[in-house]
Amino acid sequence: MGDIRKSKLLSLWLRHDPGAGGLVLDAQGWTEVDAVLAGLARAGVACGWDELLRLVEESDKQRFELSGDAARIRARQGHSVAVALDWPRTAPPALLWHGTVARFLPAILAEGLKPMRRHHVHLSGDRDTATRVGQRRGAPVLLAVRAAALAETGRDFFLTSNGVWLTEAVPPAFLEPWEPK
Ligand code: HQG
Repeated sequence: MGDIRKSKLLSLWLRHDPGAGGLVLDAQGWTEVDAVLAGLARAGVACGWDELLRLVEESDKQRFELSGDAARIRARQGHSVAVALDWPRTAPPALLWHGTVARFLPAILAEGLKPMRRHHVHLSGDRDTATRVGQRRGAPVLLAVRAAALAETGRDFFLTSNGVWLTEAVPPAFLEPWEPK
């Protein structure tokens, strides 16, 4: 199994379906590295400690995080299972960016950005990152999010250690489709 498939399997277990890997996540999403290695072995995936460490370090978006003693692992964000992530509440810049595709625009402009199956709406600090996020689904379309103004209404923003901005929802009034000039 290649790195990408291994990383997807880890994402599935650590964000959405820990039971599938025989894992139990604690309230903050952590589980024992040894349990993950045992789960991989049970699934017939050849992956030892060194390789898991390499996957965590080389993950293009730094999806996974090891505890200080490297005994535990978690996904940094993107969960659908109940976890209480402890990212610091952070004042956002004036603008953040969301990358999506044209077919979602009518719904987004009518009802705003919703977390869908995740816990939060994911926003990016720069347009390049948002473009890559949108590209996962087709020709990317960017929305500018008036984040500072939304924060002033009392909405919380959280910044993960890999630079993803999380918030509960973005009402349409704070969204603007962005056209390259
Ligand atoms: C759309 C990846 C209809 C939203 C990426 C998106 C990111 C709506 C999709 C991270 C809507 C949800 C997150 C509404 C939002 N009506 N569609 N009201 N509100 N949408 O994957 O932001 O590889 O849950 O535009 O790089 O695409 O997982 O969110 O298209 O960082 O590490 O519904 O996931 O990282 O899709 O991506 P997602 P996202 P990982």
